[in-house]
Amino acid sequence: MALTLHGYWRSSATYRVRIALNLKQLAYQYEPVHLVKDGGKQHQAAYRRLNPSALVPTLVDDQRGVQLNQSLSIIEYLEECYPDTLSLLPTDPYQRAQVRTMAMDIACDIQPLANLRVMQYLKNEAAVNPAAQQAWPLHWMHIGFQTFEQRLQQSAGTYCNGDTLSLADVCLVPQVYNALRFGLPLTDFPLLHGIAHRCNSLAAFIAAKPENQSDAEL
Ligand SMILES: N[C@@H](CCC(=O)N[C@@H](CS)C(=O)NCC(=O)O)C(=O)O
Repeated sequence: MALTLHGYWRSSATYRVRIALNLKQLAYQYEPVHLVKDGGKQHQAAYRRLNPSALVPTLVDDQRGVQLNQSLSIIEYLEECYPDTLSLLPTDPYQRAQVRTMAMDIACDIQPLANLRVMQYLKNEAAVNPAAQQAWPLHWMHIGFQTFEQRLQQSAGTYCNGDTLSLADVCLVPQVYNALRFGLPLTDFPLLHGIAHRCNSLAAFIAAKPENQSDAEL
């Protein structure tokens, strides 16, 4: 198989790439990288050769002989290399920028703040108390979702950007999964919650769900 995705079932960045691959109907092999076992396989030399940041995901494309990191770059690579598949970016430059803005709201301004290594640092190095550790991800997700919900008031239809699926939906769904996992109430965010719900009824999103992965631990 030409495409191999190295990732972790509960990693939201990996989840984004799984959704994109499924929406584009691109077959791929999945190689689990356990983020917790033995101190985290992402830190081992074998994986760091694929991704020096010791983060998942990594996409390896054997056909072109390349390996790629950063979920958004990976998805843009798929957009460009497989132009005959479902496109996740609108053609209009303004719409395109708006979709990327929403994707980055999540991938740059929300998800990194509650990443495993950040949570580990708060606990082990900064010795932040347990209540503050628990409050931290909820605080940043709440602020980020407020921004996102406001953007949706201008742009939403069935999905984040009107009635067409886009990179914004691909990023939103895993973040909503994380929010529910951490226990963030979504009552203040009816638009984003509704969109995630609609996306989650689609086959590509269902197949990408963490619990449907070969490395899921339920
Ligand atoms: N900006 C990166 C983020 C990657 C990332 O944060 N991955 C997380 C899982 S979602 C990870 O590997 N965490 C491992 C760790 O923190 O040690 C992307 O979009 O690919």
